[in-house]
Amino acid sequence: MEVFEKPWCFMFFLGLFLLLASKMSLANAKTHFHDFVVQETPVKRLCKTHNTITVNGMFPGPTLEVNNGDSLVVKVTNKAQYNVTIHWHGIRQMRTAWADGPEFVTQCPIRPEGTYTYRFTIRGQEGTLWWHAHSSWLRATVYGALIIHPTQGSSYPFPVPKRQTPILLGEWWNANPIDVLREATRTGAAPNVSDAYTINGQPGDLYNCSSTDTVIVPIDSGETHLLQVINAALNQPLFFTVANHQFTVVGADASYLKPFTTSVIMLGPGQTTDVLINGNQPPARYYLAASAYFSAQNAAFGNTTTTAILEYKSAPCPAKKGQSTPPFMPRLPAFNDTNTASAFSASLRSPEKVSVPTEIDENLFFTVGLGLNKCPPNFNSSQCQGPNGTRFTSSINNVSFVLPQNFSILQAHQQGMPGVFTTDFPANPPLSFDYTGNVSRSLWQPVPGTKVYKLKYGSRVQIVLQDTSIVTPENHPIHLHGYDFSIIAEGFGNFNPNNDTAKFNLVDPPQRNTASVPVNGWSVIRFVADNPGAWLMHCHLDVHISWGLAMVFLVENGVGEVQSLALPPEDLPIC
Ligand SMILES: *[C@@H]1O[C@H](CO)[C@@H](O)[C@H](O)[C@H]1NC(C)=O
Ligand SMILES: *[C@@H]1O[C@H](CO)[C@@H](O)[C@H](O)[C@H]1NC(C)=O
Ligand SMILES: *[C@@H]1O[C@H](CO)[C@@H](O)[C@H](O)[C@H]1NC(C)=O
Ligand SMILES: *[C@@H]1O[C@H](CO)[C@@H](O)[C@H](O)[C@H]1NC(C)=O
Ligand SMILES: *[C@@H]1O[C@H](CO)[C@@H](O)[C@H](O)[C@H]1NC(C)=O
Ligand SMILES: *[C@@H]1O[C@H](CO)[C@@H](O)[C@H](O)[C@H]1NC(C)=O
Ligand SMILES: *[C@@H]1O[C@H](CO)[C@@H](O)[C@H](O)[C@H]1NC(C)=O
Ligand SMILES: *[C@@H]1O[C@H](CO)[C@@H](O)[C@H](O)[C@H]1NC(C)=O
Ligand SMILES: *[C@@H]1O[C@H](CO)[C@@H](O)[C@H](O)[C@H]1NC(C)=O
Ligand SMILES: *[C@@H]1O[C@H](CO)[C@@H](O)[C@H](O)[C@H]1NC(C)=O
Ligand SMILES: *[C@@H]1O[C@H](CO)[C@@H](O)[C@H](O)[C@H]1NC(C)=O
Ligand SMILES: [Cu+2]
Repeated sequence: MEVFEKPWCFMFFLGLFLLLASKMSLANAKTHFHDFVVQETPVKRLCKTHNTITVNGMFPGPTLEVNNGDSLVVKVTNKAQYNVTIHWHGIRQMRTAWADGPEFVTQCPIRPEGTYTYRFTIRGQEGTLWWHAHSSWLRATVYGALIIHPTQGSSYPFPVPKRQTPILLGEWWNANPIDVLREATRTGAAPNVSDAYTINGQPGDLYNCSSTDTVIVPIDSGETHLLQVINAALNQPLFFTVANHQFTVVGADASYLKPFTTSVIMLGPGQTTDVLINGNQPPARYYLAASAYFSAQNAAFGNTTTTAILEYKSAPCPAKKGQSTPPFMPRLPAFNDTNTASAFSASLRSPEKVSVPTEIDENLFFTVGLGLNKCPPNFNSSQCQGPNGTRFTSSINNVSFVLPQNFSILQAHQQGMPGVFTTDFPANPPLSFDYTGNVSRSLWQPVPGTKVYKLKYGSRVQIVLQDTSIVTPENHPIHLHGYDFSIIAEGFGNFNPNNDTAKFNLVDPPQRNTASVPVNGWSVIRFVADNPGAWLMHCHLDVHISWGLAMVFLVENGVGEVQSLALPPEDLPIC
């Protein structure tokens, strides 16, 4: 009582209370320690056993579960024969770019027998992310879910689901994926397409030798189940659906969304989507299924369907083998159903008004697409097996990205080391042309380079990502490391600055780390460069990043420690 009669006393106790409360919430935040051993493990799929690179012998790798605000300490030991790094896909890594993972961008690879401990804190992100190798094509099998639960003591902006299940969509080769990439690098042709799509590592009932291992997802009548869907496929955007049920979409890329219902979702590689399903159908077995969304022309793709089974606990037991009724099969969109893909994309909204920069300091226009290199004079025909004796390539603004080999870009930047990269990545394409039209062959060959684009701390950035029809138009999942961005508009054809700005949503655009740039179209994204470091932006189709569809933003330090990159960890691998 006395306290409230003396305002200074009240202020003192209030201060003490706030101090204790903040200490307590810090005390609630946990640090999770994990050991990842990258190793070769025999894995049997599609009737054959392959020595496969895994983490801890698991395929897919371990699911990490944390709360928003927690820290992760993951010691990675490389017991495999390849260089490796691990990327924490979508984690913002505020001031901890050294833990981001892409090889030769933020670190040199962890060599065979080497170790590196990734240390970082999750700040202001809730939902589904994932981790994967970021070296060569190792992520074909080196990946797992990273689930971020709400901050301790808070909850979801929707009723708490009874169960949660990560659904990792993947691709499987009846070969060593590293050999597939090496072969493509040697021949200049497109790499072999995968032999199967997978759900949690299993192809499912529609493939040979797979049905006994088909993944079962349990559900009970009346309960709500959260599916944390991740497209971990190497090269393929995928449709995902479930027989006789609707999805309620509630999040993507670890940001919440205004809930809406749909029967099918589309995810480009790198993207995640959280969906609720309700056990409101007669107790039985229903297929969950994924198949390709393929938007390129005159190219091969995997035209198969992976399945898992949504099984009601009270479903009648399957009778003897061969006698059970098969699960209900959903109808999937056609492989080229761009209307369904873009309708889904257009449905995504943040739950509330978000802070999107309205003034822009850096107005960037990036063309993204493929190209063909003429056969170099010292190459023979077996090395130029791309279309008409060429080699495939890819670029942003006509620069085909080349990784450095003797330093990481971040290390070179931090040490002021010259000769590793140049800072002249162009803000605009060198030529403007009809990007989505019939592009003259004289424009098809980009220039290789290790070029970065510098951003001042705090600059407000807009990027128009414009697909080109060079070789073929295609939907490109463009992923930015270290940031979430707002996707403020998307459309088809060439972006027109005179009238397409009318479509900008500066109120409740979705926040994502990967944008599926529409085939023969464009996406406009915005973000504030408030995280210093070297941040890769690239197509998440690994075949395209291998050809050079990437660039790096170098975000400078701001003022003081809280706006500056931390010092590199002592065990940071060097080249
Ligand atoms: C790619 O496919 C071709 C044709 O099926 C096959 O001969 C070749 O061995 C495959 N390459 C790899 C690395 O599996
Ligand atoms: C299953 O095997 C048969 C015979 O080898 C083959 O013709 C068929 O294409 C295979 N199916 C799948 C989905 O791989
Ligand atoms: C995909 O496979 C189905 C048969 O499973 C076939 O009818 C269809 O023509 C194929 N489509 C393409 C584009 O290859
Ligand atoms: C999709 O491909 C089929 C051939 O498999 C073709 O008949 C159809 O016109 C295509 N649809 C679109 C929208 O391109
Ligand atoms: C082409 O060149 C490569 C690398 O120099 C060599 O290994 C290969 O044998 C050559 N192939 C032919 C057909 O000459
Ligand atoms: C390859 O050459 C043929 C014949 O000249 C032409 O029709 C085709 O468009 C060319 N393809 C590419 C990808 O350049
Ligand atoms: C690093 O390698 C590049 C070429 O890859 C070379 O130009 C540069 O001089 C090298 N820098 C150092 C410090 O060795
Ligand atoms: C594209 O332009 C070239 C000339 O630059 C022309 O030969 C070709 O016929 C055109 N193709 C189409 C589909 O218009
Ligand atoms: C890319 O640069 C090369 C070399 O300057 C040039 O030949 C080509 O036309 C350029 N293409 C585009 C799309 O700017
Ligand atoms: C935008 O303007 C261009 C010409 O500048 C025109 O071709 C296009 O149809 C316009 N689009 C809309 C939606 O008005
Ligand atoms: C592994 O990375 C180192 C640089 O750290 C490089 O020199 C070496 O060639 C790489 N090894 C392989 C097999 O790529
Ligand atoms: Cu791409």
